Amino acid sequence: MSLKTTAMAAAALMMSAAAAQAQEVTLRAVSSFAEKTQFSKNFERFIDRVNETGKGQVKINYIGGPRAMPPFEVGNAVRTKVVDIANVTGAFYTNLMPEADGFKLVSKPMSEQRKNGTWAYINELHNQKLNSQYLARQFHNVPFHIYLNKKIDKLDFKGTKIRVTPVYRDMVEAFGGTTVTTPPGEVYTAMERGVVDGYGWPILGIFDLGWDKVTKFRVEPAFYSVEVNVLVNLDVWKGLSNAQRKVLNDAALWLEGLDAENAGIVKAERERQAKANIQALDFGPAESQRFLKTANDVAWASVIKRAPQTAPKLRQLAGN
Ligand code: 173
Repeated sequence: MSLKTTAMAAAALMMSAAAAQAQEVTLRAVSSFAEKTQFSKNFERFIDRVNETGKGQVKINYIGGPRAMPPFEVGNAVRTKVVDIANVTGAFYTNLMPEADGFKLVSKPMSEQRKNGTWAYINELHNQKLNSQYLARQFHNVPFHIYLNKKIDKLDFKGTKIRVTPVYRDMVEAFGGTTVTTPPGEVYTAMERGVVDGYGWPILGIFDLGWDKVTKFRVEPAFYSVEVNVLVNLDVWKGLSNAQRKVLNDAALWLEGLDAENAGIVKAERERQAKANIQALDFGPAESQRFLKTANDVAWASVIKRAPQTAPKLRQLAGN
């Protein structure tokens, strides 16, 4: 190679390196759950993974949890590109997407949902209604419960005031309870001050914010399926290169793979609750079955009423 061609090659190399560097994109991320707690943890692992595997291509800048943004505003913040990527449950953006309340009723593993068209349909809904890409769903195999600080002697919430989100609202009301909607950050104070007698929450995470101190009972059975989604603003998503999208998609599939840990974590958490003297209130198999059927029926009826165009297809994909 002549000196001239070598110099040209070197210049070309430098230029492409500069171009690649200019292409590195930084995404602003937020979580609707407190930093380092149960429902942010895996998202935080996902961020570390993207920052590791995406070096020079895509970087995530985590601005944090509810201290950075109120949880019920996170869905709208992704929609309007106030943030680029978010960790948020559908229950927190039902105001923008009523069918999001139905995701708790879709309980198949993500590997299956990605094959049978469920992921594609829910992604389409996010594209259209939330201007976002449905990158991943987490926490398969993690159900919800109602926790109480006063005993009930049958599966009925008459005379009981319960903190809810859309996840639990229809079910609690169907069983005669009164509901108060709050973000997670207000549960402890509402319990401590007696504003409510109980709260809805997944089987995991009650120790994170010290709620074990204000909780005496856990009502059986467990119901529905937790869903916490990673969403990317759709304009941002479309502006990424194929290679950058691949970094995010690969990390998303890896994140969904972490669901394999859940069965063990749930078992350990139930034991931890028992040790903390949180007593399970179990009314037997017949009552449990009746409870689950009602919980399922009232939730679908409510979602179908509020999203008549889309919820029936969601129900068909859910198969329940
Ligand atoms: O109870 C809640 O705040 C809620 O709806 C929820 C949803 C998913 C995970 C954790 C909590």
